[in-house]
Amino acid sequence: AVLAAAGLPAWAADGKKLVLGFSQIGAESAWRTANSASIKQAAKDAGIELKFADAQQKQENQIKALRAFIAQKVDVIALSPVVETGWGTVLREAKAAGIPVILTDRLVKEADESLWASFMGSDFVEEGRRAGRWLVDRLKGGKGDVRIVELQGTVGAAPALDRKKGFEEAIKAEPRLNIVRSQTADFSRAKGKEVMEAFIKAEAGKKIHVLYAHNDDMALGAIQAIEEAGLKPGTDILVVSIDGVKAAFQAMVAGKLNVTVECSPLLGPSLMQAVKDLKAGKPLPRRLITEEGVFPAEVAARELPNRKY
Ligand code: GYE
Repeated sequence: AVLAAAGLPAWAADGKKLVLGFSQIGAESAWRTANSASIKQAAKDAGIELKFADAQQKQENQIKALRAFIAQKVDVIALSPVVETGWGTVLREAKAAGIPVILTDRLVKEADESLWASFMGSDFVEEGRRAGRWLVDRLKGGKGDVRIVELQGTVGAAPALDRKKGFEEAIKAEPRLNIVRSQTADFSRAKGKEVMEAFIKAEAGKKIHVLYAHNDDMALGAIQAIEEAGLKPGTDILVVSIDGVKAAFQAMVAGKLNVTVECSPLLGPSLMQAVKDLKAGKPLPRRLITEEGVFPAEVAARELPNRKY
């Protein structure tokens, strides 16, 4: 007999579209918006049917979405987990149903690593180190205490925990650098502004030298708060952040932000490739790390036209 579909995996041969259920965190930042757009576009390009669920920052909504995907018998589940812990039960349900789970963007903290097929995303600890190293370099040769305020990402989220850890590790190189205040602003611009206002109030009479924000959106909100307090962001207060979204490059061109550490949200194509590989029975890498750079204000004008998100 002629093997019409020789070499083709079953799902391709039977003409059925692969179905991917994706549980997204929400729309808290420009990064997240670009991430959702990348995944939707890549699914279209790959001919994969995407069931997209927005959890509005709530883990309980993500767990519900995963259970719905299991009930619908999707081929593959992708999860961008809002926080690190609390996923064991639902991941075991997916495993029992024979549906592979790919973690995108953020990792979970579960001892049983067989609960997910692959994790693709950035090394957040390294991003924090890069931010810290930039600051140490920038202030090299100076004297006196450097008072840093920190805007943390979502409580319990991998990028918040890891970016804090990496930054703290890097600034140890210079003992006069100290974080004097640190609070969550949930990765959002509005909360970034609010919390920065509170920092400025609480530090009245004392100088804040540096703001370290775990993402650009919070930095951009804080920049507004700094300006409204009559100070110059980028000069009076150095501003260091992470992601590398277009608005951050614009703020650097305007002299209001000093550096952004890149974190790419464009995970769609790798995710679709992984979905296809999984269904074709190809082994997936346990960990796919995104490659990214550091962009100080000096290169912002030149880089801005190349930015894709
Ligand atoms: O940095 C932030 C977003 O998980 C890497 O989440 C992501 C982070 C990103 O809201 O802007």
